[in-house]
Amino acid sequence: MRALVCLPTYDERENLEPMLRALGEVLGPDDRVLVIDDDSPDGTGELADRLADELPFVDVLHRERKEGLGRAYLAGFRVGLDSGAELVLEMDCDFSHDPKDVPRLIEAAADADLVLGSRYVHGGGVRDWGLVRRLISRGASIYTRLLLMPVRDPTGGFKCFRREVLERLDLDAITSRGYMFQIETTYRARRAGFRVREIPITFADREVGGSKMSRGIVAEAIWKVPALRLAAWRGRV
Ligand SMILES: Nc1nc2c(ncn2[C@@H]2O[C@H](COP(=O)(O)OP(=O)(O)OP(=O)(O)O)[C@@H](O)[C@H]2O)c(=O)[nH]1
Ligand SMILES: [Mg+2]
Repeated sequence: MRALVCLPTYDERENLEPMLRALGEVLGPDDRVLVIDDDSPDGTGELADRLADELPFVDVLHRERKEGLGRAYLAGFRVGLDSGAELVLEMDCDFSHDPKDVPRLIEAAADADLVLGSRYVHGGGVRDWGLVRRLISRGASIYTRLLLMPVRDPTGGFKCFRREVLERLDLDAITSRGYMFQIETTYRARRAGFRVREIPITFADREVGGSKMSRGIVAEAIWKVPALRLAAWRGRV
């Protein structure tokens, strides 16, 4: 397998089918998609099974309960490593990330170990977000840049890892669940000496379904960014 696209879902019934069909249009013959569903109350998991029967490039990982994006991705990363994928991608299922950008992320991994789809490099941007969401996202980027690393869009969740990165990272040590999961994985990759490259993407607000953003997710990032810095000073990261 060349690339495994990990697609976490929680109540994405309206988005899942159009997303899988759109991915089918852009993926190559050696690429697969893994839907990681946390027992969505709206039946996304059953829909995923039906679509997996029809679409040969789709697999489904059912998890028993909602434990946040971080846990879901870690489960997907392990599947990617076990099944021999060269590249493992992260992507939202709400069309904030444009499936047409997937081939660009994959191409960029030819000369990088971790590719980030970035809203805050030249050519990137955000569509349809109100002032509050823009401020939170920009604030998180500035905060992370001051305390941790010179990455312009550290909280983005459209990423492509070379398998060597996931093999090297201590996945069991990663406990972050929300935006912090994105910051932490990129930070650990940089600390391990891997080449991180940002390529521009345009991020669009979801049109259907509800956001899972919460205060807890923001709070986790506020305290864990300095905690990660301290852990690094102590040589634990
Ligand atoms: N499996 C799983 N998927 C999740 C969980 N939380 C969110 N997701 C999925 O992760 C992706 C991103 O979640 P969103 O709700 O869009 O969160 P967000 O992108 O941070 O917030 P918005 O920008 O407001 O949409 C979507 O595909 C969600 O369905 C979770 O606990 N488990
Ligand atoms: Mg979203």
